[in-house]
Amino acid sequence: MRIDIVTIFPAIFDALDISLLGKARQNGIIDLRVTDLRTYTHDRHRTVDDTPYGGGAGMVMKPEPWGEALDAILGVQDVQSAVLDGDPVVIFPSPAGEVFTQRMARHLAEEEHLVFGCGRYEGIDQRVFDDAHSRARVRLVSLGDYVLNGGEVAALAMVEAIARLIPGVVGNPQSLVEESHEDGLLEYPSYTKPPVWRGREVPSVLLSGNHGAIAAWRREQQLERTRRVRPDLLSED
Ligand code: 6GU
Repeated sequence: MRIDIVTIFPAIFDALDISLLGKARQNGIIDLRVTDLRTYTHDRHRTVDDTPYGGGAGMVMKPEPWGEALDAILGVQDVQSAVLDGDPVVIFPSPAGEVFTQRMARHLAEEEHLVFGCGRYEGIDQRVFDDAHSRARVRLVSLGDYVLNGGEVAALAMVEAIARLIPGVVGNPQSLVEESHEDGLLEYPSYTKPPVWRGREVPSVLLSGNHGAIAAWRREQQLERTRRVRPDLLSED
């Protein structure tokens, strides 16, 4: 998979050099490229923002550097051609977007080319989204109902959630199946040795060797935990 990230803080994405994602990049499973938006400015101050039309607090990211950056990544397409299923997906992390889920991560992990456009300040000029719509599948995506200073940390989280679902990135594929949200429930609690630690015992069923009983206990733990902390997950679809 190819992943492009456009940002004014490329150093934030140095974190993607390490651990499993770093290895996946070295192995060529993920071709990740970080573009500094300021590469596409042409003034002495490398300006990427300006005051909002209509007034109001904060600054808005100017359209021109974004247009040039996306042209370089997506290519310039003829105005007429429709956006197709195999076209790149451009994701703008935004608290105004649809909420990112494991289901969305699974779908995005099947794509050939993802582009993350990380905005700062009060947002990006709306025409950047409208222009990108003419040659890519564009989505505004939020991590949840809280506000970050910019899209970078959200993009990091999404890239990690998506990339680990690409075959070969996580060593043991079974570990992807048995985790929170894959089956719509939170995961069950895990234990390892020693059998007693600070007076706390591992639940005896886990030491029983009875695989049916262990599976039933884990399922009940998942349900109990989900009911307690995330009842909303049980009432969905
Ligand atoms: Cl994707 N961006 C920003 N700026 N804040 C957020 C977010 C995204 N998701 C939750 N809060």
